[in-house]
Amino acid sequence: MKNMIKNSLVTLVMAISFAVPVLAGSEDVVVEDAWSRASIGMSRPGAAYMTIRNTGDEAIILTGLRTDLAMMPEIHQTSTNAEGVSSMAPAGEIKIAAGGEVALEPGGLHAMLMRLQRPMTEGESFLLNLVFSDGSEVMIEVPILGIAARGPEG
Ligand SMILES: [Cu+2]
Repeated sequence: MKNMIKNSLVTLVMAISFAVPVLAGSEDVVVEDAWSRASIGMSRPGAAYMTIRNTGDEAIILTGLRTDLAMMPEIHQTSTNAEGVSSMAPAGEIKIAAGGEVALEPGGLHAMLMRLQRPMTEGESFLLNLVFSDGSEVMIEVPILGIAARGPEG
């Protein structure tokens, strides 16, 4: 009986987070449209993008990332100055308000995957853990699209 309840809960969670099934972690976090680009070898960092929604009634704070694909995964913010030159820097902690969402997308916030441990190959995917300030983690699977992909549809 206990097992049946657990199974239906799993089904429910999967049905709610339609785009990117959360494999483990906080029930208040929904991740949608996760994607990344294939890399040329391992000498340059990779990047991953997604939308993170907080369906809970309390703010949550994203403090970091963890993945075995990269030794130094970090959340970065790209900004463009008045001369049109863009640069990026660590974004620090990302607060997501109750009922709010934050978009990681090209030209803005992104998950920078520094010190790749293997090449990112189109058609494959990797596991990425989002780490929150309460110590909880949400594990998602990020598909690797083509090297010229500009969005989750490729
Ligand atoms: Cu970056």
